[in-house]
Amino acid sequence: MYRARTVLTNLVPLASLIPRAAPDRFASWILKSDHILCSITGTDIRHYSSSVATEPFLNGSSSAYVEEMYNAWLADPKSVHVSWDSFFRNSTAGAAPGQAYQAPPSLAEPGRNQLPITSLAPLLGAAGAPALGGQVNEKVIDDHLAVQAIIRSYQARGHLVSELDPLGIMYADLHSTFSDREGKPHEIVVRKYMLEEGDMDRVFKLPSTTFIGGKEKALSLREILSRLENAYCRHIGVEFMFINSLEQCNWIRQKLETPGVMEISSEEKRLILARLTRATGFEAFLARKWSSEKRFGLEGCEILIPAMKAVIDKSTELGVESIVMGMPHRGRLNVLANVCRKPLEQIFTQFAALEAADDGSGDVKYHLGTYIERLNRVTNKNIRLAVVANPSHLEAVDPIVQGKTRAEQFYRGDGEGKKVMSLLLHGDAAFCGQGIVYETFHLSDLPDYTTHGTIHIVVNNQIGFTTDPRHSRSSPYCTDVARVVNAPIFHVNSDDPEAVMHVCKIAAEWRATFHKDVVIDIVSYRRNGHNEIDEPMFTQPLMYRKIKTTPHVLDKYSKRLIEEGVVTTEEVKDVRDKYEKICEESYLNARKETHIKYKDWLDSPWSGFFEGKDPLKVSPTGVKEDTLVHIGKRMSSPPPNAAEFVIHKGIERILRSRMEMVESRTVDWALGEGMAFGSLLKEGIHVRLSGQDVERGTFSHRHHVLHHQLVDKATYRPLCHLYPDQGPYTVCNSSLSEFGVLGFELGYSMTNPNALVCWEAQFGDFNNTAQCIIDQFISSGQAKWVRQSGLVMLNPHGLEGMGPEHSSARLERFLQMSSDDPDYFPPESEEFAVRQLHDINWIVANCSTPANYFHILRRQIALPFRKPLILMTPKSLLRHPEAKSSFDEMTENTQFLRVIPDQGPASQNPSSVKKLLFCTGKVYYDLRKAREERKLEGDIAISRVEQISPFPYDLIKKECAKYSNASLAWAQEEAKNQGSWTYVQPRFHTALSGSRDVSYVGRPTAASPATGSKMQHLKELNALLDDALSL
Ligand SMILES: Cc1ncc(C[n+]2csc(CCOP(=O)(O)OP(=O)(O)O)c2C)c(N)n1
Ligand SMILES: [Mg+2]
Repeated sequence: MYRARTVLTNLVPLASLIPRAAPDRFASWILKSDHILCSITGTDIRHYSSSVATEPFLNGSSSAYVEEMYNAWLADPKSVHVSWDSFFRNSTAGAAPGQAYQAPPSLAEPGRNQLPITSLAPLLGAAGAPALGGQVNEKVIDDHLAVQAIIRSYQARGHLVSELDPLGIMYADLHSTFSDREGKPHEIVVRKYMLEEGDMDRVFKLPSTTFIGGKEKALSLREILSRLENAYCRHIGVEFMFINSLEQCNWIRQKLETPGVMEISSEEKRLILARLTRATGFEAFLARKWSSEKRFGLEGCEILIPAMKAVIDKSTELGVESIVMGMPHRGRLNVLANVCRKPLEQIFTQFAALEAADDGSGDVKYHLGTYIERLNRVTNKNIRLAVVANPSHLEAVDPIVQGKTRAEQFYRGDGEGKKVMSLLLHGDAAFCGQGIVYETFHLSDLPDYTTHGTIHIVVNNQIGFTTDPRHSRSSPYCTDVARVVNAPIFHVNSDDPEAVMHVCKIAAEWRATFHKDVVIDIVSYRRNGHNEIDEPMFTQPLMYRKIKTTPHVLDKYSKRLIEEGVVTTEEVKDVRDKYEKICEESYLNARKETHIKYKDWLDSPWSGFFEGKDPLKVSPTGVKEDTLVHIGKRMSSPPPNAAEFVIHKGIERILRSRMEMVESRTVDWALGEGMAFGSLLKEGIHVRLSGQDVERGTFSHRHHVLHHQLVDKATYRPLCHLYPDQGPYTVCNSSLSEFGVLGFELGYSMTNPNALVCWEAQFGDFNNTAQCIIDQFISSGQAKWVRQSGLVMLNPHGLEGMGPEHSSARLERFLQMSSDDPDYFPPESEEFAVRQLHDINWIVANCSTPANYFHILRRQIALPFRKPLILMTPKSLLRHPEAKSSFDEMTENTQFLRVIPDQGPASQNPSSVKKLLFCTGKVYYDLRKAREERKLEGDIAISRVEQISPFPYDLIKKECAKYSNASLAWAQEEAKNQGSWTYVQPRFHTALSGSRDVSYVGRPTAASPATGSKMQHLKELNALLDDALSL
């Protein structure tokens, strides 16, 4: 770049500008005498300060273009036209000004818009006449380059002056107000200029990068400017020139520039009007009936409803059959009523204080989801629409929607996203303020996470609660975050319904064509306060004064269509009255309802899954030994074409040691996990494991993807090649995100109950950056939205002397959110365990053996319902020689053990045992070793609580009863205020009816999860072991 600048500084003079006579509307900017570039501060204006007049055809307006050419030429001389090649060669070789340019030989047939420039000569008058000897006059080239640069300027910067704000106060890029820019808007677009008034009627050849000509290849400058203004500076402002693909840029240009492209039929206009009438009528009806209820109405952006419908119509026409939507509070009820066509009765009953007919805590009406299958009347095709339930946390639903969409695509075999798509709605403040938006965008093009293009619609009411955009974002537009993925961004004035519909159609076509994200930014306003009870004049007095005098878009559009003769006044009234009547009837029906039903608001129904199932019957989780052997061998073998597929020597060693384990009928952690996955795959279950570096495993223990050492991208996934008719196995390294990816996997898990979806944290402590997903969705999703999920969270956890980070997955937080009652011992029966699982919000476990890990993973699918499983997983145990299990613990008639009782000498003679220690997870191995060293195996029993929540009251009671003379203690490696202690303590009390005390053994309370000193760690561990084993 530096080089380019230096060379160009020498090449490019500022054009000499002469004051001109008064111009007409389109010429005014071009003829200004001063060459102050633009009034925008901070834009990337390039200043070339040399005043040396060198090449006459290079001037201000073409310099950016020349710089681009020059850079391209530097990178590859063949990438530019031969004329540029020769010019740069000559000029860098020191050719005198005016001598560097030589006309290139004509080698090919001219393409679209590609008239030989000489053919225009007669059109160009004296100035354009060819020079003697067949050389084109330099001014002709100069002027054509200028026109080309002007066209490009409009395409790139036209949006900066487009009239987007229906209130006429601000430009949507925040840099200036309408009044600031008065009189000089076009300097902002074109920056520099050189043509003269006399040039306005000269005809210029159009470059191939514009479509304004339609079939015409050349236009007068006046017409060129007029058409560019129409395309780029009216009610649509589009940002797309940062897209690197010429094909995609041209595609957008064509959609905006082609003459007449915005024209629509009377029928389409009437449809927009009808939809706008419903959207407006719905809010008005609610406002009348429940004037003091919060509903976060859409007033000011009612056009959203016709906009969404236009996206849906076009997408269904192009083949989409299912749309998964995510949206915030604003206008949500309207979307449910008028986009999803959820029965109005169901919506209205939410306003009545009715009791629920089913279990759960429920949620406020503007968070609920829905799922609807219906006929799209415009396309006459069936369509499924789901609005995913969401919490108050803005934008948190985005990755959930993406995961759900991806899963639906996967199970339908829709590998290109032609049948299923996602539609995300955003508020302007949330879109730029919430980091999850960025994380979600970064999933959009990853092979195992892409949904093949999402359509984003921003309800940009130019305010967030009481905060002005100037205080809520640093980016010019609220949509700038979308630029990271090169998504085209269409800003559009909400008061121009036809412009809004036009960009909606383009967006739907864009997605169907390129399968990439696209953003529609509907610039609007919020007619009321943040909610219907808020007073906006406290904080936005001027804006709201303007809003009060701004007519409703429905009124404006009705008036326009009446004037155009498309509808009559009576028809307009008739449509309004009809909708009013529908609302009234539904209102009366809703009043007859006695209950609300949460199930009516389910976003992901699992039809057939629960039917005919005994809700308390768990299928066996043990498997045939043959199956273990088969899977074990496959996981221990190199790829079948081993001779050609070169694997790493270290991997060969790992495979050999796996094979030895299989031969000796044992498994370590990784093999146990692989057998759980493999045996589920055998049953046709889809298994998906996602997270950072999961393919190899953070601790290099898993190796589910083997890499050819000599060929890029050649990989082998043993678990994909177990059985010919197995379920699919997906293992995928994710982007470095927790919030986004955990949310994505949760969404994925909502689509199909017959899939094991696992997310693994790199280290357990990182799950806290996904806390919102954990709190708002995983722990409480079923209670709020009657929606189940069997998602598994794998959280490496344990104090290994590695410092405060990476030691704790904050087990205590998960336990604190468990919904089982610490004071309630459920009735003991055969079904005790499954009933507990049925009633709780999630399962929290810390397994100490590969076999138990194997069973608990398989149990996720064996259960007749779905619950999230939060697993603390080991680090050092992955290679611990004793943390192995025999096939005997995994074959038929074995199962997950909620508690693993002591099996050593103590258990043989329980009455003489002096102490019964309970613990969970890896500390067991430390305790066992220390007990052995101190020869206390007959005195101290150690019992492992593998499933911490729901608490195994029955087994704890039994275990304590067995050691009737023993003192009882809970030993943990975490600090006293962390780990399981505060959860288990009251539950021990309940299990034992307060008859025996359970003491605490472990580190004292602490703010940090672990010490940073290895020495201190060992000291603390020894103290723990001493305490635990003292009698
Ligand atoms: C993560 C999060 N932080 C804060 C809030 C509180 N809150 C609710 S709505 C709102 C303003 C949202 O503004 P915008 O995204 O522009 O949507 P609008 O309400 O204007 O439609 C805020 C701050 C929230 N719901 N979620
Ligand atoms: Mg807003």
